[in-house]
Amino acid sequence: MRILVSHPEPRALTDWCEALAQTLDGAQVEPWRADSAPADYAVGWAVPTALFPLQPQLRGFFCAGAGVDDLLASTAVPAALPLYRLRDAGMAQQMADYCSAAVLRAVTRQDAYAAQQARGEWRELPLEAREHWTVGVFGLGALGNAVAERFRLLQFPVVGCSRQRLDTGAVDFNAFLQASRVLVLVAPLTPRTRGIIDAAALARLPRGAWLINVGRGALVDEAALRAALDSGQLAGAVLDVFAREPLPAGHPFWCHPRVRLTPHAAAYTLIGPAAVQIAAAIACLERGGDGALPVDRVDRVRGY
Ligand code: OXD
Repeated sequence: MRILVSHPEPRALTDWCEALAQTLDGAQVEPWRADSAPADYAVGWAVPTALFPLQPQLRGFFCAGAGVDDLLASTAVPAALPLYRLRDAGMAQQMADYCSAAVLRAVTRQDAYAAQQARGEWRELPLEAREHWTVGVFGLGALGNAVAERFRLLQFPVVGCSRQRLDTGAVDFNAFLQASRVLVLVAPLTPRTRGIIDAAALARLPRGAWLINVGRGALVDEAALRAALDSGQLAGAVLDVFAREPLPAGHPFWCHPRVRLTPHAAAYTLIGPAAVQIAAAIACLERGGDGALPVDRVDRVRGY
């Protein structure tokens, strides 16, 4: 069996090839090149679109990251090619760490104390009990559930919402927003979720709420977010993802006093566990069943 791998970072490319070769006994695993011989499966992240027309016989493509919005937006990806995405592969715990660190920092007023320290000011600030910090998690897949679970363990009140729950009427979006002192976005970007956090949604959050976005930048109307931060409707935003990445120089978020940002680094795919998942999925597909795959088959209609 032949597996092709594509990754923009040379080190990750080598690591992926080695990890897959180790876990897929007897398979030929190699970096994709324009003249690569026809392969059975391909694995990759930020893959050049040329791969797909040059490898029309592929039986499956495994996305080496969590989100598949870029793949689905590309017209180069054949409609009939089965696409698979990683279920967790070590990312859930990292996301939960990132989000809980951001919330604990807000709850314990670390930014205010840092500002006081800079002024040489010794003053105790009032703290608000956990019950005033309801965390609303939007997106309840493997990652969102792990984030929600972490907040439950930390004894925060937690409410959850997902596209599926909205579509089935199981949750009222406005009530969810009104309850969320902290809104955490972990949802995939789909036609249904694009721009869902707009000016109206931000206005429904309690005044002084926080937004944490570890999902996709385009879930949020960034101009509306900026206005909500400027007006104090939001006390702060912790952003790991943006509509345009890398975040362009001069973008107002870079130096907004109420924004803390990271460069799409909240969670990394751990190549070892991811390769084990993909190898198990390939073995399962080769046996002819794709019932209990350890990865998720992308549903192109749902958009993730
Ligand atoms: C992603 C990832 O999908 O980093 O954003 O895996």
